[in-house]
Amino acid sequence: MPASVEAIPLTSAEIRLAVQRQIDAVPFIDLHTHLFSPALGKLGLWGIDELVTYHYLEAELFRSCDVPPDQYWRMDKRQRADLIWKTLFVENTPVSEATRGVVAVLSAFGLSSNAPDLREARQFFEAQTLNEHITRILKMSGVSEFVMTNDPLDPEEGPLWEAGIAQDPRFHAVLRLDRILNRWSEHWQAIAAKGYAVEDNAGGGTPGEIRRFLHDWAKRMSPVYMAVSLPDTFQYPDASVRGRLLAEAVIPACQDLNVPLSLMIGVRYQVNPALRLAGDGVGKADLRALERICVQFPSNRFLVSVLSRENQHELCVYARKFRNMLPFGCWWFLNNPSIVEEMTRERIEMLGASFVPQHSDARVLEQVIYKWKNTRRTLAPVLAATYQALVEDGREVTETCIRNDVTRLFRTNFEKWVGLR
Ligand code: RAT
Ligand code: ZN
Repeated sequence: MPASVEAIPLTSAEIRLAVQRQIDAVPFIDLHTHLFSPALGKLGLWGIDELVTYHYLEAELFRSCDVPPDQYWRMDKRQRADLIWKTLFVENTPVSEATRGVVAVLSAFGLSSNAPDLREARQFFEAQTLNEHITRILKMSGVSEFVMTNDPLDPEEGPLWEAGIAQDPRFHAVLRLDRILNRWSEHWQAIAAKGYAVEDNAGGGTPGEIRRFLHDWAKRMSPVYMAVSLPDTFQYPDASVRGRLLAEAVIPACQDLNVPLSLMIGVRYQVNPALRLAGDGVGKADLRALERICVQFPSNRFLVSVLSRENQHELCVYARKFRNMLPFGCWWFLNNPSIVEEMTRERIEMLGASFVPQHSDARVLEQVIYKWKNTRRTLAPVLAATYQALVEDGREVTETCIRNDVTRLFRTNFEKWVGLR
């Protein structure tokens, strides 16, 4: 479309189409996923058996069949996928968000989700070559790059980075800190074994040594940010190992390295351990902890996502107070159209375009197809309604302003925050 046409004020009726065009055209940055570049080998999950055994679907399986979790975990991956397929897709209609996602992925590749088994889908995915498949998936999902989650203390992942990973422009690294900040007692010895003088109670010179560890790993990974998920009971300041390492090691290291810290708050870890990865829940957090962090570290930048629906309004209010905080995404249990719509409306009303509406949190490559399709479908009417109200109130709106806002929301807010490009 010529620039002159894009500068013409739109009528209320034209706005809907213009928003749809721009939301389809702007390539998004997926700022938090659990996907991995091909250089990280089998850590990167893809294909039908991984899609069907996604932990969101495992949680749903146990509500609709009588196989107990311990029996399920004794099955191999294919058997688990077959059971989930039979239970959630053949014996039941896949109406939940996560099951409908599998349907959308299959149909994006011309595969039927009415099939009685996974034979045809398995044949299709087995015929794909990963590297080209990734490029195709990026295109299909309208995403220019994925941001990974990289844990230096993961026994499978850490050694790969230590041996050296080839840069892949389609993937950015993130230094994930959960093992250090949430499970110190299980992991401090692994850090000590790498030559850092850390102690079991994180006393003595431990914070300085963790700071050195983070510098070394930042050099290795070039992370766009560091990240940690935190429980609903998270407090700050706090004399615990987590509180001390946050204040004396992690946040100072982020400042030295000029990288933001992502705080994902509100998980109730393992409320049902029998479900393994699907066993975590949610709780309302005390966001005064976040307030204190933003006040104490004004020159650090924080990306923040909170898991509880009840915390969303407070988060918007805090974002109005603290320019060092960037709210992002509708995380995990919030990534459902009804809640995404509600949260995004509120964020636009309170923050304009100064936030990042969504990330995929994909664990399996092809999930980005449905997750980003759903985001676009849910958010196009929200944005259109916003511009229509603006026109009704007397402001001219052009396709150029819509494009600028969509680009800001889904690309440049993040690029600026992390200093990309
Ligand atoms: O959404 C998820 O897959 C969760 O299990 C978590 O991975 C969460 O997103 C996280 O990053 O901790
Ligand atoms: Zn995640």
